[in-house]
Amino acid sequence: MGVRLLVASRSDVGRVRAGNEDALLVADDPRLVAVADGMGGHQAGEVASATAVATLLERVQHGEPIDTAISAANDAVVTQSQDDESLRGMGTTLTAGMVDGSSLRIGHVGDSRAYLLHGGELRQLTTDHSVVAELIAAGELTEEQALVDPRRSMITRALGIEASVAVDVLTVELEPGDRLLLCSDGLTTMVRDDAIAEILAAERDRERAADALVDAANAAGGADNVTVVVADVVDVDAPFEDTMETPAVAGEVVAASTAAATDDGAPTVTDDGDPDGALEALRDAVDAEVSAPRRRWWQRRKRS
Ligand SMILES: [Mn+2]
Repeated sequence: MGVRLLVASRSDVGRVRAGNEDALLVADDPRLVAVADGMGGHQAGEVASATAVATLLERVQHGEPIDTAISAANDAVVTQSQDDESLRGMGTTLTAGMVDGSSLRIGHVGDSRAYLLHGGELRQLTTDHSVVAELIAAGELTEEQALVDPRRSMITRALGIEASVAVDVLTVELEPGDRLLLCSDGLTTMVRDDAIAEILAAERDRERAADALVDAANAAGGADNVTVVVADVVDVDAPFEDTMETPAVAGEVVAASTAAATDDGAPTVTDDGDPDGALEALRDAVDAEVSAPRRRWWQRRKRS
């Protein structure tokens, strides 16, 4: 008895930012999903988020539990930051879910979020490690005030900043028919939970649901990069063909999400100027792990 995931994912630069520092991961069947939101000058944020998901994947594939895999991702970002002056001060959030039987094990640091839609009700599974979340918990700010508070994107915990990081770990039971959402704050600072719930409940096609979430964030201003992973929970014995709705290889994912990102729908994939090739090398390293490319891929969206 167990479940597996059918996944649609998007990462979009939004309407304001010059580059996309978010990264996402859909891997291993897929039973591992993750969203990371990097921060840091120049391309450092992109390096941080990409390093985090790459390390997570590598460690999980070597059998490590999700919390130690995330700690390893912290080490990797810290080390890179120390070794390269241009990357100093970079950091990233990381919210990851791993299916084990009929359970989902979640590891979480920062203000990206995991939600579960169950029986039409949307529940936020993770707690934000952010200034406004702490103020709300202390009764000093209401949810409404938090939405417009200038401190709303300040986080209190991230990977890559200190030698060790406290990783929140939680386990939720999944049932066929549930829908899981992982997202960066580019969605949740633009779109209220009730609107997210409405989209997830109304749009049964997960690819269209993912598009609709990104569209909603951009329609609200698209002030930040927006990344969503929409995962439908199905019985482990459900036909595998269903998963082929999602693009099968990394290149196709990049093209698909880039097309979704542009106003006119033109599929423009442009080079983001990765002068020392560090990001491409990272990506190649992960791609090399991909022994069953129809089932696993890793994606970092190109700047558009
Ligand atoms: Mn963000």
